[in-house]
Amino acid sequence: MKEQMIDKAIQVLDRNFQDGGFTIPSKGLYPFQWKWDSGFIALGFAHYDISKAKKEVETILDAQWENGFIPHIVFHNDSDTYFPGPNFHKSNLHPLASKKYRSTGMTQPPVFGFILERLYEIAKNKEDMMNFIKKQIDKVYENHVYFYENRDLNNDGLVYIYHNWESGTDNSPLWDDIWETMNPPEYTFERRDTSHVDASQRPSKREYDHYLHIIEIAKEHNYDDAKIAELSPFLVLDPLFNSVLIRSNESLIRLYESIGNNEEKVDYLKQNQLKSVQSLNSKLFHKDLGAYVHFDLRNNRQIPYICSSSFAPLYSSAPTRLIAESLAKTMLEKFGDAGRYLCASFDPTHEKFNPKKYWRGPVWINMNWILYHGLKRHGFYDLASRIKSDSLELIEKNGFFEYFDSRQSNPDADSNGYGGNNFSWTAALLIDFLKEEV
Ligand code: 2M8
Repeated sequence: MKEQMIDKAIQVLDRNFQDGGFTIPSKGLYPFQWKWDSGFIALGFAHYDISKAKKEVETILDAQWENGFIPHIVFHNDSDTYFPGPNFHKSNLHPLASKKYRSTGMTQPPVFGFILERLYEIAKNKEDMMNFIKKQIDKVYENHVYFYENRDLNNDGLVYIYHNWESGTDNSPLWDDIWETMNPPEYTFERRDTSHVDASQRPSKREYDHYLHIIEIAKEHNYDDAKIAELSPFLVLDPLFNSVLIRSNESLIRLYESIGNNEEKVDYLKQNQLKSVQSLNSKLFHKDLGAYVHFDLRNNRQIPYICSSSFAPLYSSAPTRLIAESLAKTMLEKFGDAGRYLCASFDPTHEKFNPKKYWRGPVWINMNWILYHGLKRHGFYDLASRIKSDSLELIEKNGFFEYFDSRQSNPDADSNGYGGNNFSWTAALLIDFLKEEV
């Protein structure tokens, strides 16, 4: 069974791999290269085709801007199956944008520090992989410098995101509170996502108006970071984004230390790391909820909802023993009752939970991978192995979907698989889960 699943996953990845040396997340629905997808995808390739793994990372890092920024979508090719595309985003408005690639002017969680380290663990030829890492690591470092120098508004080590698409958890109910503070125009545009996926599983038209409006404001100011920080109606400290940054810092520090002769970079990372960890715990941990929460900088308030991102800091060194215990308890009590697969993307006990809709409730395999490694790191082995076996069962029973219904007996549909099918990170991370002993 295990070998069969791996074979199927390899087929998914190989079919989604493109001539340009990058992998699309899902045919039709997502026809370009996405930043955090490509990191997870590289891990899958690394187990059976190391050259594709390296290519994937090399290609996305090649799209880095001169200021260290790495965009969330790189438009290598033209496609009319996705909206909004390159002509909407217009990354060339920014003076330091890549001259080689068209992209968006927003980013996604900075996964590449820990991806490089995991690639090293997986690679059979360590010397070859270390040579690859030596060529790429400064780009990842520059990306972290970009975040600390441009997005750490209060100089406390926490970096902001200015768009829900930067969070990766695109239409989480979290953002509803921010949409209430905005009143964007009713834009006219042609959605493409709903021609690939049932509209009930995707964001609404009005939600898209908000998404587009934030980009219009950023474009008016040529994607200037300082202007965005001043004017964007969406300015949020996200525990997922920041803990991924912290976890990637850890990897960069270890890799630079083993490469040697990079003391200045290591010092820079360590100094910022200290601040990031302290502030994550003091500003984003919500004691009463027993979870990390998001902070809305624009409206100066916490967003007091629990979602899968609330547990992501477990993947980093940040949580103290007490915090880690409290996170595991909250996950088990609110997300882990019998009859439910772990881990729903939004609090299943909350009225805004929607088991079928995109980031408003379904289980996502990339989040489960982060949570699995996080729970293990902090010694919660039972919960960790439950997350892993739930992930494998969901994929085995339903296929390589983008997201899954967390209800074990699902009254609404024959299958628990929703969104895009033959989805790349689902396939890639299944391989990494099954080959974990590496
Ligand atoms: C989803 O986001 C894109 C926009 O970035 C979309 O809905 O059009 C999210 O799940 C995001 O986290 C993911 O990286 C992307 C591609 O898989 O799809």
